[in-house]
Amino acid sequence: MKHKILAAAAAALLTTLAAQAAEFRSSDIHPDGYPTVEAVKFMGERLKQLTNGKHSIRVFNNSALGSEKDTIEQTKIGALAMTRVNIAPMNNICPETQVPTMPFLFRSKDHMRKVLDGPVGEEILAACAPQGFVGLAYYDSGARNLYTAKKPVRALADAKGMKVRVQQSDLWVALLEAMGANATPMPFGEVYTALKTGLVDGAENNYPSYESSRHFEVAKFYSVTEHSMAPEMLLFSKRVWDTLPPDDQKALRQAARESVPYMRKLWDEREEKSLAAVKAGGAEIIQVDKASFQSAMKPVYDRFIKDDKLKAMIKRVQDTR
Ligand code: GTR
Repeated sequence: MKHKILAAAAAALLTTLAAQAAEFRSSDIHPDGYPTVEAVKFMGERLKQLTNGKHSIRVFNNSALGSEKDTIEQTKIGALAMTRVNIAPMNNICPETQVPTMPFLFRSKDHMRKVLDGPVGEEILAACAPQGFVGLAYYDSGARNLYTAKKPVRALADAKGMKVRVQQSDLWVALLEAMGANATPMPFGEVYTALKTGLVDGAENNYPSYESSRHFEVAKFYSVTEHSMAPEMLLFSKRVWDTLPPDDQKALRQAARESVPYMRKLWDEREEKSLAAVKAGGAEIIQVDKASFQSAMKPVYDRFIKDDKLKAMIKRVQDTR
């Protein structure tokens, strides 16, 4: 009897919680004005409209809640409602996320967007649910390029032995090792100092991150390798999600979906602005023979795309026109 009363009380409490208005906390490592941060703010505004003011989102940026790895853990346990991260720190958690990370997989920005907007993109988001994440959307992250502090990388051979910071993912370690580099995983927030003090010789990122983090001040040789178009992800905590009524879940999904075209517009503008800014700030943009980098990537595919499911996904991506 006592048990039944307790269970009923707990259920009632959950229902009350679900009916309550919430300000969902969301994290980002980037500063205000960065396209990912602005897109989540936009999503928050839409959510407010769609729920008649019941729900909103508050973005904690600049790594205020920790590194991407930290905020993924907080989201998993429900201490944080939402996190915007790159797909890379999800690679070890949810193997399907390795697919869009794979080197030289996407032929162009349009190809990448088409795949992520389609069934393969949906399947990858859904694959993270058993790990505790409701995948709401992908955002653009452009193509990532290699940059170095002291010596420029003009050809694949120049990368040999260089100590390069990578994201916290085994796949990323292997990718840089396939270039002959010495991969050093570390959180984004530590990279500026690591470059400045010579702890690492280089790092890799898209133009907007290279610019906003001011890495271009300490590593001015930017080699256009375009080795990966690993996108950003918007992840909601499944633990929090499951306490919400279906209408609220629907509103969250819709607001997230609507933030994608908004983000892409900001992204396209920002890529151009950032390129101009880093050039003006003294960065040397080096064109390299991309094919030589691409031909070094077989070991990465052999090691990470092993099972039939992932192999089939890669094929579906390649066949997407
Ligand atoms: C950026 C990305 C971040 C983070 C960062 C990194 O391009 O937007 O989410 O992944 O790269 O290299 O750690």
